[in-house]
Amino acid sequence: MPNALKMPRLTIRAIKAVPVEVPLNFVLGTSQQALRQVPLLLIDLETEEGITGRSYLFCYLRAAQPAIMSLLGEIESLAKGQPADPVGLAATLARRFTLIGVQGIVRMALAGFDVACWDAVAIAAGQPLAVMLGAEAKPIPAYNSCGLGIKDDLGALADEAETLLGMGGFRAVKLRLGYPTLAGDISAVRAVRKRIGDDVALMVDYNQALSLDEAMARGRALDAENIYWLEEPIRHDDYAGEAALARALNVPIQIGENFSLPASMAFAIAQGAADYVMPDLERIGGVTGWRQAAEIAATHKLRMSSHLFPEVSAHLLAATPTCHFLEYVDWANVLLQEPLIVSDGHALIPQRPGNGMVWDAEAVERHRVR
Ligand code: SMN
Ligand code: MG
Repeated sequence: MPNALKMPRLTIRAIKAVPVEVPLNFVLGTSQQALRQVPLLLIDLETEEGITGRSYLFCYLRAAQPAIMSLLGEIESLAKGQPADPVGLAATLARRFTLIGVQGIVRMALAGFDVACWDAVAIAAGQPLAVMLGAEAKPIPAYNSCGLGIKDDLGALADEAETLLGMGGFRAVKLRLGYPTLAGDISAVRAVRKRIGDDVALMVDYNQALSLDEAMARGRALDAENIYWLEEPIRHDDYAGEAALARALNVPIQIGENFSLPASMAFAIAQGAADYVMPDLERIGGVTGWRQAAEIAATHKLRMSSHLFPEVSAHLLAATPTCHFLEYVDWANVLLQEPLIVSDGHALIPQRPGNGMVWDAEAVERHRVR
């Protein structure tokens, strides 16, 4: 990605945030927890020029919504009256939050601000975010990551896989694993594989459920099952363990949704912990953090995918030299005037200026947390 971008001048006026909770169309049963609804925080960054930049955060817990709103108030008091220069402000704000630590919900609040700031700037430039970042707004290969949670009813699981493929001509889906036994995992994989056929890419995600020994055993069995990648088999920050798995197994090891800022991704890569990487927009540091991560992945020739936030991630993957797969989820669709379109298994980057997200005010009211 080019570093010298032409940035229009805007002045920050206010940050507004609205907490919402949306029900999921497909329950997401991970090895840790089943998600049936998700608390999001919708952020509007207002400028003196009348342009509004938007972003949303996934708060994981309802309790995090007011906490992040409060942190956004702190960011607003520091950024108000300043030029909307996301890269410069990221450095200034990181310094301001150094003593508490730019981690966890502090980092999420900063990322939400950063993404909204980039949106405002791209809107002012009259360009889709991808184009503003020097990329072509090309279709991005996507996998459908809705549903396919841990389920006892394998017939229903296979039915769901078929439904998910049909949603946008997808050629790839992700299955959650971490059944009590290896035999359980293999049965789920085979039930889905039998239904989707050999040509569809099947990713699997353990959400950190296994010990290293158990991951070695299950990974060896999965080596024979035509799996596209093996995601977070063990504790996310056990980079030595992941490196051992990457060396021993044929199935590629995928990690990254828990990388906190680009430095932790660099650290993981230096230890050989990943065959593929998939940073998360709100954990890697927004657009500003993503751009640094994309440079790191490119330097190491590692394929890079996204985690959640498909609307903004599509733009960022277009500007990622080692672009791999967009993780598609439909969570925000109900809140958007124009949801992200997936066609023929590819996310279509909207031609509208900015990241393309505009809230459907009525839907936001309906899902508002009070
Ligand atoms: C995941 C994690 C947290 C929330 C939703 C989904 C999962 C993924 O690990 O990679 O999609
Ligand atoms: Mg995951």
